[in-house]
Amino acid sequence: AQLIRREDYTAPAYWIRSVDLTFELDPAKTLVINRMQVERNADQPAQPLRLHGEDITVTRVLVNGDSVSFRHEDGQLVIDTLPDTPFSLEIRNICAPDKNTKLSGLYQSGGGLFTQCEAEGFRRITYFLDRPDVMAVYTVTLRASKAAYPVLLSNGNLVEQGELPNGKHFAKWHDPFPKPSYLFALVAADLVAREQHIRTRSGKDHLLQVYVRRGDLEKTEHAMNSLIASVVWDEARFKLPLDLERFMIVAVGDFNMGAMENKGLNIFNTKFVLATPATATDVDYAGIESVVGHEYFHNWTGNRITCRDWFQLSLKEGLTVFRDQEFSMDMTGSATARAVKRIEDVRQLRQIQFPEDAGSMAHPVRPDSYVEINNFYTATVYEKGAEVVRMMQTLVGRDGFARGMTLYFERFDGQAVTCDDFAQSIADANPDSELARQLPQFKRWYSQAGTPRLASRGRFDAPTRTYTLSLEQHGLPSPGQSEKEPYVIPVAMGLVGRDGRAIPLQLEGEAEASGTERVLVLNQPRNFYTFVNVDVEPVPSLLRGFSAPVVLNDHLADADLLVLLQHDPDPFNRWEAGQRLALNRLLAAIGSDEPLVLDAGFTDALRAVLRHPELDAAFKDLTLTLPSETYLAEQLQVVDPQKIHAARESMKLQLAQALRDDWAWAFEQHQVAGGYSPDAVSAGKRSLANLSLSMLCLASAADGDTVWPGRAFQRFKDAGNMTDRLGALSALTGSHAELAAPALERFHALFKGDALVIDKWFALQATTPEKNGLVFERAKQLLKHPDFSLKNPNRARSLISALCMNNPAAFHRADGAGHAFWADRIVELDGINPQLAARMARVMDRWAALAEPYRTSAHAALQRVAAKADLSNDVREIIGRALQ
Ligand code: DPP
Ligand code: ZN
Repeated sequence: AQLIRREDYTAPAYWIRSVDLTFELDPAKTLVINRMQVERNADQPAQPLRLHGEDITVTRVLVNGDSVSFRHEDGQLVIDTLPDTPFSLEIRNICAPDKNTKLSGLYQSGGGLFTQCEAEGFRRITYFLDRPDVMAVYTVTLRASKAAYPVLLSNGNLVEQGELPNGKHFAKWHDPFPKPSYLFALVAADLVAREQHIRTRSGKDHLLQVYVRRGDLEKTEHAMNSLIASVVWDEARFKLPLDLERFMIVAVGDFNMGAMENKGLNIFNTKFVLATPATATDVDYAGIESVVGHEYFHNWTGNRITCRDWFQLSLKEGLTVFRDQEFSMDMTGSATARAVKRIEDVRQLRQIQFPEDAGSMAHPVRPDSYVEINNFYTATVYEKGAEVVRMMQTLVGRDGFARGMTLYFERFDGQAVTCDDFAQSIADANPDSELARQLPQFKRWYSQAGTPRLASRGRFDAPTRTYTLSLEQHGLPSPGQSEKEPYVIPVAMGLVGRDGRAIPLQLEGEAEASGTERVLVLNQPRNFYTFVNVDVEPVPSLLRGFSAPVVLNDHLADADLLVLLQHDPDPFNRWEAGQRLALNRLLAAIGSDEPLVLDAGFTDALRAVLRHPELDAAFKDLTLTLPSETYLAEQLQVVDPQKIHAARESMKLQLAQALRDDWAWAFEQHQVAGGYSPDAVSAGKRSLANLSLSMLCLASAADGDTVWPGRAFQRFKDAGNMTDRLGALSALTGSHAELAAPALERFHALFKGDALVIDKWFALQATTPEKNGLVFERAKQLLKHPDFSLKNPNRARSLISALCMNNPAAFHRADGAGHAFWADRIVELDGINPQLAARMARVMDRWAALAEPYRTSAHAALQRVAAKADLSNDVREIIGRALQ
């Protein structure tokens, strides 16, 4: 396995200008005829042509129609002697989709044939310069049995189709836009499509299609609506129109990722397409909207302008995540719902990206090296990358950012470029902005790994009526980067009076106050900001809306946090204050041997939120949900998962009991009448009702009362939608109620055969809060369940990732059995699907921070995996970094 470095980038020695591909599709033996127009890159020294290829068999190679000699070297096909002038190169090769369990390249799923080429799957289909800076125009002819594969799709426009002898048929597709090979796709399967014709602002007509298996058509309405909304939004917000006559989405049951943005032919994990109220939750509906948006938005940010090399992955992913986040916010339709979405996104960032930034796999948003690029489709590249784009928008303003995007497309449409090119465009379109003034320093967000620490202290001086805020930043060492240079950190802030008043902000030297909120831009290790005309000591509300991806220590006391929880006009910081109050208590309990006893100040404040006459249900739900065990672990130098679990469970139970009447009130108050709609307001009510029901069942379990479990069971049986049904079921499992077992059984019987729902059934059991080791035992049993399979990624994740990643207390056991279970699964899965195995291996990123005895057993488990002789590069890289 070779380490690939960003600084070693060189342009390709050859360009491939066009490709004509013909596929004789057959699951056991597919023949690929690949005709390319190739020319030397005159800027590079003359050298052999080296084509990538993997797990394929070449049968012939022709240059300008004549056979040539070639050789294999380092897994590449090398042709030494080639003309100086442009030439045609024809390669014939064979691949075996039915043996392809890696789900990269051309593979079989549910009787159909599908492709996944990002990042380097195209080389598993045919020989090619499989790198994103080689962009070609594709013409694709698919030939296959008409009975087995009635639908034949590829990128672009359908130009011809017809019958062939022997029960076969063909379809010919042409994509006019030059594209890198990772955006190639084909589908041959027995599918049906929901269709919609739309006319966009520019007056052009387009055909939108969502392809699914027979029987799933009724589950595609939400995906289609999301696609239409995405088209409309991108045109309205960024003036980016749909550039193809036809835009297709195809759902497939076996898929490593969420979805893939192949030009004009997006291929999706069924999880992000199929939904009916009876089978999908509010979270699923929101996920579909955001992923459909994400892939659609890639058409411009990713496809029209793509990445020069894979180190630039965040160029398209960070930007596109930012765009899908904005899309989802704009779709909610209210300011609070926007804030709720922001809170959810930040929660996700802290839950996944912050630990990544603090663990063995820490890497910059633009990584410097990799062994296996698939290992770098990470929360850092995606979610932190999106935060970097968001900070740019904060620094240049919303309109300025839109101007920057326009300039970016003017400069680079049709090209493969870098993160620097993007940042430069945004800055150049806003020459008077802080971003333009501090661009080189700002770009440290791309080059430095780790989550910066931001500390603040405020000092009020009554005689001079001034309030001085000091902001201080420092970066922590990460693998390969011991020292960090200061960042440019936009700190959105306000000052809140103890009576709740938003204080007008006037910095020393300013003629008058302007507004009650502003963005301070910290670019030194430490800056001081003195506010004048401040009458009373305020509470600083910093990093509003989470204006930078940092860990903030604002040294606020409980009394200050209570002020913010009650009054902060910024909903994000209001939520954050509540979380901090909980966090402080949890951390104190974890650090001591005293049992946690909740104080009335805290429970009263949470009660006030729950009973608040104006706050949104969704906001209440988020505020009353305790920080997760993973987030708690992040706050600690030495992590004892059992102590964390015990403290959090104890707090949850006390909160359940202390607010029992309030939960009952909230449950009754937040019933949603009428038909199901996934809108933010209804979803918020359902989530608060479900949280309330869980709390009521917990409180009941503690004192042997059976009324609420009985009601939960009834609700589970009668529920009119999956959100309520799963909510009731999880109230039962989460409180270890006796009725949980019969409910689970019933749920399985009800949804037998619906793969996505059965995934939920596995995941719910694997994520049940651990009690006496029973959850882990159950998970082990489920491995043997006839519905379980490691071959289907969704199913594998529903049990293995759910347990190992999302249930720390069931996974980190004193007897080490959880870690041994993990090692066995990784080894087993690596033989089937290395990409998936490597992802699951990431659970151990933070093993070195574990307390004993967990640390020792984690180490042993890692060593066991490392000792396996024929480990994939994917898993070896992850394990190797963990053990470094
Ligand atoms: N399919 C992945 C995504 O859209 C990789 N491009 O983010
Ligand atoms: Zn993406």
